[in-house]
Amino acid sequence: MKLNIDKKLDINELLKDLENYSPKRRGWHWREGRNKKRKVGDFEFLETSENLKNSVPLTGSRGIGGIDPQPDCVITTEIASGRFEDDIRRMRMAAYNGADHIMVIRTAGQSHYDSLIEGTPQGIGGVTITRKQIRATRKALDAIEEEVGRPINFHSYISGVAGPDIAAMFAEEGVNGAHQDPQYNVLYRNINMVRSFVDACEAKKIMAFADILQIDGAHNANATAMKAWKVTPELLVQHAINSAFSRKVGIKPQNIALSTVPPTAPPAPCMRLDLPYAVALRDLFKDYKMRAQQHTKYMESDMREATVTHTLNLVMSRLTSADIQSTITPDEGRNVPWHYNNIAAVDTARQALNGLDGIREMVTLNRDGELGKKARELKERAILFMEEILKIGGYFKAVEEGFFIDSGCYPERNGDGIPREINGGVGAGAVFKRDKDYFAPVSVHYGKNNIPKGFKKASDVIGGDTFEDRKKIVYIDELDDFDNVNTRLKDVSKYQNSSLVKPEVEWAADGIVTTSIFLPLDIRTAEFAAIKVGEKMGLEDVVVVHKRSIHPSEGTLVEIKGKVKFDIDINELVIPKVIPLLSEEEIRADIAEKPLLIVAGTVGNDEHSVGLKEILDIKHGGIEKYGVKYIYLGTSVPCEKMVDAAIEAGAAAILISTIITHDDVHIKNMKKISDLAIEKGVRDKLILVAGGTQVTHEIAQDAGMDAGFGRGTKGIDVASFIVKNRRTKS
Ligand code: Z98
Repeated sequence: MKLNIDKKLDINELLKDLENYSPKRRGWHWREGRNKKRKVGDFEFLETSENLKNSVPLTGSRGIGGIDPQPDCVITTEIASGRFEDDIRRMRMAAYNGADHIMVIRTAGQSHYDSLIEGTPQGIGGVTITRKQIRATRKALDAIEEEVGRPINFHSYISGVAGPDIAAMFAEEGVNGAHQDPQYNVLYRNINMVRSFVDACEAKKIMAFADILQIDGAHNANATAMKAWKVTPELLVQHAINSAFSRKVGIKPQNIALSTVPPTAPPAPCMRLDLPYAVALRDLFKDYKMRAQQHTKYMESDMREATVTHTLNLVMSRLTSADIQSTITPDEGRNVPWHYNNIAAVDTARQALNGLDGIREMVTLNRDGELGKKARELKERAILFMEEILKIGGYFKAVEEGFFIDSGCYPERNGDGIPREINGGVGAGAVFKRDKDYFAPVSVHYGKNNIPKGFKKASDVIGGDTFEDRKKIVYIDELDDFDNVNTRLKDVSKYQNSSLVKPEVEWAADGIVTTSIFLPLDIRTAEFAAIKVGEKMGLEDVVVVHKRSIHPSEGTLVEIKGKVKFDIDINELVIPKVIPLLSEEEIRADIAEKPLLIVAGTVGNDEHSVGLKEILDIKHGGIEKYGVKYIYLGTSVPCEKMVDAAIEAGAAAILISTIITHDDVHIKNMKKISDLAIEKGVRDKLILVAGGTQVTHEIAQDAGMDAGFGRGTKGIDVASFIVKNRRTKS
């Protein structure tokens, strides 16, 4: 499958022949070309990787040559709409905006499933992880990575009692990264601890074989703990247990990533608390990779607040060289997967990482003071914690005693941890000692396996297993006649390859829009008033997704989401032609070679000069910036005076601004200027340009001007037009 940048990803084409698809490659991919200086545009960067072939640069790059430098660390986005067919389109957008680690969130608590499931049922708060869904997604990512020119890591979770089965399926289908940590099963999913650790041996062995990057689950302790900053010694212990275990099973250190989450957020003095933790972590786990993620607990539904915390986290990531920067969005707080907020979070990451490029060349961490002391103290507490685990009889015993997720900062203990029994939980008693002659005909397996005589490998007995012979993989398409991708696509077929379009956020054609509403009310009243406003606006299913009291009685900001009932036909749109612009350099060079003088003013009885001045003045990128000289005649200038002044000064152009429109006075004045120029025999020499909120190019031309500029016009639009038009005259 090959993608075309100008065409939407065709899900029907993607699903074609899926039963025969093999992933292009296996294993995790770090960005290429790191650890060297790189010139991107006018700047030298110290911490970048190779540029992308196709991308959407940050908006701010407009003023710096449209560059899109790619930071050296992998950037993650979590995609979780519940329908993989919609997620795939989101992934393409995310990749264009710099994400190369796509984490697919599973439907709520897939750890609770006892086995692999098949087909593509719709998930709630994430997609169901099935072979078909994984294969289709990998196939799409294989094409998307060609398009952007950088391998994309595809990631999900290996947990629950079906963990080893999922690991095998991931290895077969080219999944590149996964969360795998038996402590997660034990503490949060109440899966029997013995079963979890035995299963993890098998799962980790398969991950090692498939070169899958492993991320642990310590961040969950951080998110679950009542006071996350108190459990930092425990987090270090959890990281240590999982990484040592993985090493023993055979995962390479470079494929072990620790899930690090700063334990606090503003208004706490977060840097002083979080930085020592980050430093202690890197000291203890030098050989491993760090996956930095924002703390979800402090993420309410406020985009701005989340972005500031994220940015502070990014400062820490740069200071301590995170290898993977995860991005999550306030959607976690809003409980709605707005894909454009994913992009906003990815943008925050690349923007801050670019901005902080090379900061460690100029700023060093001062380990002599508080930072060094605190980092050391945390490490000591963690080591004492581990010693106590050994003393009482090991990990399982420690879990039984409720050592984990206790709200005390070790060695303090508050007795509110999560205790689990060694014989309790899901899957208890389901672990059996292998028989003496135990034999499993598979190529990747943990522990004892009696390979029959005459065979080199266990899987040779069956002529190769699914890791060696893909034909042996049993591919089941859909099991549910109603809840599957085909029926879902049929429901929205009206909008596929047609000129009809509906706004969308979660799913194709879901009709969802958001609106920000300020109400001069207290928060409780405002919430219900906002819903009413949404309904009166014609929205259906109106829900408040964010509310913030600005003052207890003076006012509240509310954001609502709701559905529009209509669609629109893009064939009925009247879209003015885009006038291509000359580059800034070209405009400057042209004017440097041949000076350009214009006269400008607001005409008739119009006193609105602000817009015109913004177009003239250098401050906000007015035409002065390009070397244009102007004579500003002031406000309410008679049309005769405009034309006479232009003739007298030998100006190349007249720039009028006209805001007032009653009785079409703006059109009348444009006509008058044009007629006067003709009358005085200078029309062919003079370029006539009009601007104003109600002016369009068409209106201006009909009124005899050469060009008209409306709302949103920038100096470059006007300068480019005048320079181009002047060329046609000489
Ligand atoms: C993240 N935003 O880490 P079920 N295993 C581990 C996990 O951390 C998680 C699961 C399994 C977070 C996402 N983490 C939260 C170690 C989830 C998920 O099916 O929900 O139990 O598995 O990026």
